[in-house]
Amino acid sequence: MTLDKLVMAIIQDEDASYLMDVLSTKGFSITKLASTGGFLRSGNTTFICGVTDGRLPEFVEVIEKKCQSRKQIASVNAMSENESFAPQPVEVTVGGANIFILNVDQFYRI
Ligand code: 2BA
Repeated sequence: MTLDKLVMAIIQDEDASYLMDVLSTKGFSITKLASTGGFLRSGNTTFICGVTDGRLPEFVEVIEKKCQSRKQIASVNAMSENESFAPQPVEVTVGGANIFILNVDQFYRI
């Protein structure tokens, strides 16, 4: 089997377990990494998965269906009226998934 693409999908922790179940049931091989978002500084999950070009649309579609975007409050350092920097609450919408798709040059399973 030729694995054409490496998919890196950054998703929310809340969706990780169910998504892994669904993808595994469909026969995709997945590695799950614990990751941290640079902006919120809170945990998220990164899936890496080698897929064939033929199954790539199905893979992305499953992620689209199973991962939801959610609103979160972030604490951002912003200048206040008295010109001091104080943490200000800011609402952000965290995407259901941020997906990178890379071409696979070589893959060895030894
Ligand atoms: P975080 O970096 O913790 O970002 C969480 C959410 O905060 C983002 O959701 C976005 O809505 C907001 N945000 C991020 N940076 C911001 C900034 N400088 N100013 C204002 N708001 C900001 P998403 O864009 O859906 O990203 C969710 C997670 O996906 C990110 O968590 C990060 O771990 C990853 N990610 C997103 N874009 C990436 C990229 N270009 N490269 C690598 N990782 C990325």
